[in-house]
Amino acid sequence: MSNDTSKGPEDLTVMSREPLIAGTPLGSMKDLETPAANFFVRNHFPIPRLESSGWSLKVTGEVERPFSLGLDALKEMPRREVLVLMECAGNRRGSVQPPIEGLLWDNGAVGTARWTGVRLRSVLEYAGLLDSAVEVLLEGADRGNQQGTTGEMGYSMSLPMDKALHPDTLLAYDMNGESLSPEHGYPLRAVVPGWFGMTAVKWLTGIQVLSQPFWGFHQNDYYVYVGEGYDNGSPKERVTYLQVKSLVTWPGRGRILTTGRHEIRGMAWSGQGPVTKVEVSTDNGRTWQPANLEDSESPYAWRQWTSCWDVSQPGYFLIRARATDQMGKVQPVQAQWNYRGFANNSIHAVPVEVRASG
Ligand SMILES: Nc1nc2c(c(=O)[nH]1)N[C@H]1C(S)=C(S)[C@@H](COP(=O)(O)O)O[C@H]1N2
Ligand SMILES: [Mo]
Repeated sequence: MSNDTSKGPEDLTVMSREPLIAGTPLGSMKDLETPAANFFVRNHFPIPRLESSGWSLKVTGEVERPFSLGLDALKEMPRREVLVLMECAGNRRGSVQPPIEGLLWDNGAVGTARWTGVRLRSVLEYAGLLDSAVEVLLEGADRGNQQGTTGEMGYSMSLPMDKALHPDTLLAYDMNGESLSPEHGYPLRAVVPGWFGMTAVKWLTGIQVLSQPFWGFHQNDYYVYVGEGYDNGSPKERVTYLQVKSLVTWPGRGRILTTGRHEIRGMAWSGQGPVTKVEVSTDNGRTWQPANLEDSESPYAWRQWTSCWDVSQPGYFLIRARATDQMGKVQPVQAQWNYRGFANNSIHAVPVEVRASG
């Protein structure tokens, strides 16, 4: 990306500048931790430039003691650090068939970071939840116009109580050991392990404990599964958990290799329990070889995998990777179609050419 903002993302494929939307190139997904400068950005509205001085987090609603807290006070609460993968629900929308409208992401809307902050649970306990509490609303400071709607709106998402009180659901102020950058939500954002990125609300300014389920455009009309033959009026299922998925990160699409031995590399993850197996096929899915899976220090992070490929014949090949998770879920050849192309976890296939060596 060209340097028209001094602290902008460096190694990203920019799809939109305002709002900023940018993906991580597959070749940059080499490490367990994605550096902030390479971490995808998905904004709906312009970035609100918040200063730590005037900023505070307001906790209101169905609580005994509504309060507001500055950044320094938050940092004095018990710290919690978790390695968590984040993926946008629209990731890989670009290859959904039949094609659909929307941001045509390839595979770059995913990354893993070490998030440090406080448990959302601690903040809620400090405020004292009333029995009437049914959901917790996370409110961001960004505002703007959303295509297809009229008037300005903000960005808010609610969590059910079990997710809000989960010990690994965080309000994070650091990403990979450094303060959040403005792109990633400075000074505070939510991190919701196992769920797609849309509830990881950035630029948090408010936490509202609700006595009624929330209705909001992004939550109930946008990040929802709308299948083929959807009849208007029936409830739309909310997008929540990540699906089991893997990516081939090397070799890249269209790469020319020579006959011999190559190491195929990639990443794999899932939302409801870690990935337990990755298999690789180079013969159009006729046979599958188990890949080596690296250990994972966190159940919420991706796992790196490698597979050795001895190729003696020149030709065109498709390298496929297929992950299975602890729940026994396996990536499908073709993910179920939905109107916004969310959660596309169909098997990743990378075409390469092999030429005779020497
Ligand atoms: N306030 C606010 N929070 C937000 C968004 C947003 O537009 N505004 N985008 C969400 C979406 S859809 C995703 S995928 C993640 C992306 O986080 P990142 O930009 O840090 O990668 O942030 C989420 N949090
Ligand atoms: Mo997203």
